[in-house]
Amino acid sequence: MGERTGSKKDIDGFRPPEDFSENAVVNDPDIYRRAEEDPEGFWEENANNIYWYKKWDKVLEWEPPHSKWFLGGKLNACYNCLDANLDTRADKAALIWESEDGDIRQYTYQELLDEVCKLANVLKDSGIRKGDIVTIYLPMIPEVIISMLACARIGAPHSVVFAAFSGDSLATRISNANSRLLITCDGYARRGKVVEQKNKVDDGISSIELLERVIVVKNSDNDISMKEGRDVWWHDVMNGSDIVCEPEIMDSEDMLFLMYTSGTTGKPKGIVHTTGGYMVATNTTSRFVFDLKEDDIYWCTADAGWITGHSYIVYGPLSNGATLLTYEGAPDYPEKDRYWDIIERHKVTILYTAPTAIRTFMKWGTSWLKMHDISSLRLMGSVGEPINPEAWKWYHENVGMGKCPIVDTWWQTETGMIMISPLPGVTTTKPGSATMPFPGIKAAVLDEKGNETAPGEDGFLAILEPWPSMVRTVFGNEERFIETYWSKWDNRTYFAGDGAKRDDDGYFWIIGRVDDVIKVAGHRIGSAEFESIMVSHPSVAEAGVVGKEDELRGEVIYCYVTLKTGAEESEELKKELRGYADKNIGPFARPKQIIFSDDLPKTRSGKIMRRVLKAIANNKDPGDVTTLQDPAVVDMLTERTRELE
Ligand code: 6R9
Repeated sequence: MGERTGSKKDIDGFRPPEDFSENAVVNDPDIYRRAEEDPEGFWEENANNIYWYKKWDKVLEWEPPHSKWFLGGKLNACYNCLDANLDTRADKAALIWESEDGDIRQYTYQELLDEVCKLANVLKDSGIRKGDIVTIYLPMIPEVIISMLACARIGAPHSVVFAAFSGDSLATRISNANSRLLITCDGYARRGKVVEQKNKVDDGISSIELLERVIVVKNSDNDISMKEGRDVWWHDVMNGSDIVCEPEIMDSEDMLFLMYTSGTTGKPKGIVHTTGGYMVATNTTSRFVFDLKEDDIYWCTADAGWITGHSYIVYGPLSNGATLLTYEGAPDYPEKDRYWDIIERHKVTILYTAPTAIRTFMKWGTSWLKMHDISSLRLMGSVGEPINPEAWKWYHENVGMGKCPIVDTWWQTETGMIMISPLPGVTTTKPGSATMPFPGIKAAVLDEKGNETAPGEDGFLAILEPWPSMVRTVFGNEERFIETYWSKWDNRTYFAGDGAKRDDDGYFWIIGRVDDVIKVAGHRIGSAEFESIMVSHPSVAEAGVVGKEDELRGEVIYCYVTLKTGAEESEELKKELRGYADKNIGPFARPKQIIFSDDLPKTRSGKIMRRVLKAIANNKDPGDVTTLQDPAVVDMLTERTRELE
């Protein structure tokens, strides 16, 4: 066990500072051994931190690849995030929120509960019942958290769609989920400009008859149109709504939410998370990994539109009674010191952000940091993509002043909880490594055949045993669930889609996606989904979309395009195609390069070989290309790609 805890003499890394360890929520390395010997017992013990109307009859039922956790248990996720805190924390700040313009709003646990109950009653009055899926399309304003919790309170699963997605992306998700109710806003500020959110909704859903009710938060001054009988203002319906709403008693395996994410093929898939296991998992990991204490000010910079916002802004931290800080705005507005300014003013103690942000701060330089006293920080986290050792060290030295432990946390929408991460009071960290699986998690690096790779050898990251917040299915598509995650080796070994290796100390090093998922600044984008949008443009015949490594953003999108007869290659068309991606997916997915080509590398059966395109984009050896329809394409594309640099 020494290798797990860093007590082995030859581990070269950063040990947890002694004073940190002394006071840490977890400081006994023995936790790993105990959890490994009896994982169900470990989760059961931690399940007692959650309030249950009725406790479970059985911890786990594992019928690979299906698991049920805390069978027979009854609980409510919203109750656990709010009501359960009232005894000791009614007047404690649950949420401190700051807008780009500098407005600050604060909610105590009692105040947040009142707002949530009011909205829950509004939803009920709109005909929403247990099991109805509500779509939420809001930026990081307090209403997004209120909406999620109101849904959870009445047992209506939520589907939060990242606010920067296009109206069309929203529409796809609404119809897949069969949502009758949408919560959105008029607009929101980004670097001083207004993003017209409600107009995006109207563009996207004009073809959707499904929506019966759209609740619109007034958050901006832009003009919008309200559809009679369907659209209502949030402040109107909330006005006079009752602040009492009894939570719905939910079964442990009832769906808590749907989260759409991109995969290797086709349209985004709705990842289904249920209630009991998810709450236990996010509650436990929040406390152990972020070392949450009563007086912490915890800031996770993620957006509620992604899984990190669900697990580590809303459900994990609130169910621990934490004080959240959230910021709705750009990190460089009005100046590049905005984050440090926020940390100083609000005395943030824990910061959880993404490598792409850290690399950007690095580029901007330490002078912005030096303008502020950020000594309140005591722990920092990283998530979303591999963090390069250089960025890790910069973060450690400059933001953490050499004294704050860093938790590099590997996990996914599908895992629901942090799976591989240091425990900050226990684990010796190595820059660039997510270190060790969380207690109770059994991970491995396997080769194609399912054998563990030797230290230092690349392989595929796999999870060998079930965990409480594992994806239960893909909404409406069980086949895809099995095929994507449970078909690489056998039907009981989870295939994560990431490449990884372990070192001599057993530490995990995540390399990145091995499938066709691209991570641009931490945002997850599917190649196939992107390509099908590009080919819907009237000038485009075929498209091949791949990720190219990028110093700042992790990856950027290179889009290889062949044009239809009659369409002319031009700079204007490139611009138009970039804008088309913007409009149809969202600005975060804007391709860095559009590369026109007469042909794409294809197999004899006509399938585009993204592997070859990816190698070309990244200036790597494309390997054996003799099986291509036309191997000469490779040279032509290589030349065109290199011309751009
Ligand atoms: C939480 C989240 C999941 C993919 C995952 C991997 C990458 C996330 C990482 C990391 C290396 C880390 N990823 N955290 N890679 N080190 N600490 O990001 O979920 O959006 O579903 O993406 O993100 O490639 O497979 P999601």
